Amino acid sequence: MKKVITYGTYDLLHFGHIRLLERAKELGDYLIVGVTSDDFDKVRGKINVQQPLNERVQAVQNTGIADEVIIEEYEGQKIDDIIKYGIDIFTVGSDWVGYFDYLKEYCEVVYLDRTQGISSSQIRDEKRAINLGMVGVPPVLLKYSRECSYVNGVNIKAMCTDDQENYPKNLKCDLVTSDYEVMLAHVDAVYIHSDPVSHYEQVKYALEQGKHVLCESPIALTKDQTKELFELAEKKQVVLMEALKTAHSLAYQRMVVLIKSGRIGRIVSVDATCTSLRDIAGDDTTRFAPKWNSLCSWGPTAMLPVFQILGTKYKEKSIISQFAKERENYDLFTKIDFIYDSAVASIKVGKGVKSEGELVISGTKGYLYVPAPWWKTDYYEIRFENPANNKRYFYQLDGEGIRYEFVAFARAIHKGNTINRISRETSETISSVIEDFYCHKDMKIII
Ligand code: C2G
Repeated sequence: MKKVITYGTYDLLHFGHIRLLERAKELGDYLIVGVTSDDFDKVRGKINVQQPLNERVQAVQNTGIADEVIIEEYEGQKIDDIIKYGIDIFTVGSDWVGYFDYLKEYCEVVYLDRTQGISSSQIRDEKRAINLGMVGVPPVLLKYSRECSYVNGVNIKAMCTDDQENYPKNLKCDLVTSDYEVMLAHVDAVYIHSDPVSHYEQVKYALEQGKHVLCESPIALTKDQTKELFELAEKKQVVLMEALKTAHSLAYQRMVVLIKSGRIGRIVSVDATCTSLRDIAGDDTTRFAPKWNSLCSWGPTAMLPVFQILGTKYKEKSIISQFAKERENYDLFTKIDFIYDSAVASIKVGKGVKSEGELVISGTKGYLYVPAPWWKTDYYEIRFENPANNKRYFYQLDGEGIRYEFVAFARAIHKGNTINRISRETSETISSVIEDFYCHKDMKIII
């Protein structure tokens, strides 16, 4: 019996896939199809896959062509499988010519002509494409539009910035304007990275126009405003998502569920530090200086693990800030301690202070350590009293996680689900802490 194996994602199964499977089957008597797992697809850069693994496996099985379906989960698995299953022929489409010649050491390698004119990416793009607008300063617009280019089905149609003279010449777009309402009229959805003080009005106006919104955190500077915006989004049946790229990083997501599984025991302390030294005085020289003080720039990121691991019902907090003399309400450094019934948390954020940007989560059995810059990490460790039990975890993270954020936004728009990686309660609590900061509530100021 001649055994054939082939592999693929098989997302949104189409006739190109089916033709490949049919011809693969004709090469032998028994066909095994390896369908790639969700994680493995992310590791190899396929971030736009629409269907979960079980749906893709089911679709391949439903063709009735494969004699067996297995899951491809890691780099190099093909060699293990060829040996394990006694494979005679490995085959794959001609878009992979040369990639798998190394398998010739183990079996015959056959590249079958790829079917022209159809692909999963094309199907994704053809699904009602999302016309996206962006609001922000030119460097942000450039960085985020580059990240967006990795996302199927999202077209950047319009940019809104006050700083048109510094708008990047190489950033082509149908419309570049300083008029937010004009920009909105040309899009279905908007990514807002304007000054935090403008978020509430801009988000509210966009939602009222029936636009989907991805807004850089904090969504608003008071809890009630954030609550009101989520209720408005629900009423208008549009998506409102908080843009906090860390929440969409696989390493961060796996870290949170590992903690919740009790792996390091009951959590007693969460300590998060985020700093990025900026020339505060220099910020004043341009009228477009984003008024992103330390707490607005880094507070939401630092608070994310606190509220996602310990919850939002802290008993009390204490805010300690040092302000820049030359700028009102601009904290150079802020430390916030949160006290819970049976745990504590501490965040340190600063644009006028440099520190070690690490995340340490302390438990009754061990602790979890994420090295700097923890908010865009692809790696973390769990450590125990006996170092022999320590464990390290690595996950692919491309582009600091921004592209995954846009994939999640597009998916939420297409599926109409508002299942957010960041709960409304977390968003509202982040805004409530920032509100207290501006009201100097629970706060001490150091000179
Ligand atoms: N295919 C094809 N014609 C198309 C589209 C895809 O012949 N129009 C083939 C691909 O060449 C591949 C299989 O169908 O052999 C599955 O395609 P994808 O689901 O896109 O998966 P891909 O990432 O190409 O998988 O490690 C090998 C890879 O997993 C191949």
